[in-house]
Amino acid sequence: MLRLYQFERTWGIPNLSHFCCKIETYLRMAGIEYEIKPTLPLTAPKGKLPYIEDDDTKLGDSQFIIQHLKTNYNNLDEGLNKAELALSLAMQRLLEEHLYWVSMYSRWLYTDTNWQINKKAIFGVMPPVIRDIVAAYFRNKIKKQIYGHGIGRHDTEEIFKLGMLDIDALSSCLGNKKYFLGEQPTTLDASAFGILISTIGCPIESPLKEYGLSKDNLTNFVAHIKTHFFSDL
Ligand SMILES: N[C@@H](CCC(=O)N[C@@H](CS)C(=O)NCC(=O)O)C(=O)O
Repeated sequence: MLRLYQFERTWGIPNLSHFCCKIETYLRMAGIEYEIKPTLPLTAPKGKLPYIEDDDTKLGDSQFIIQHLKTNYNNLDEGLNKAELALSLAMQRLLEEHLYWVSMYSRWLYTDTNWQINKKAIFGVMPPVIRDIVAAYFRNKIKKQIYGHGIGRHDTEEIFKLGMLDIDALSSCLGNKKYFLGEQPTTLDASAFGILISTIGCPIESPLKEYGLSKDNLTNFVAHIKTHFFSDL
């Protein structure tokens, strides 16, 4: 059976990692059987989670994993036309290459309270002394990534303002539809759920979370997917 390597479950959500949550959501939406192997990214093929093992295949990065799932199991995007596929890709880039970094800033750098909550959730399984060293190492690494991305060069107010523009775009794109591209779930919904639940559905407080929670269609979307596909949580 396909094995999904991801962080330990916490916070009452599928996963604290946006991308692990995206993959588990795709698996459930597509009705693919899998087993979970909780782990940390230290031994991941590309140094990041999630990754999967499926027979002899070991794959990192959610984009390549979904390609594999589409080819070998079930393609949730089969019914989309070219324009819908283009919109799907563009919105996934907004979610995963921009809004994701605002969310990362909230968790790792915005307030000490958020950092302590994040630290406990990710590194809490480690013995105390090692935990502090490893957590400090990763915090410094993620800080460099946020700066390298570019968003970390702005001040706090600017960072959240940019994130709120993403929330506006997502809310307008979803409108009053059940899923982003209609009545059936697609890859875009798995991606959107992964990033949105980490933004509005976890105990990391920020102006971005407040703003996201003010959009009824986005909160209903997240609640619907959680209830419909993760009723066991
Ligand atoms: N592009 C990758 C991103 C995966 C990613 O950033 N994973 C994070 C957790 S949300 C990670 O493992 N980070 C560890 C690190 O950067 O050292 C994907 O789509 O899977």
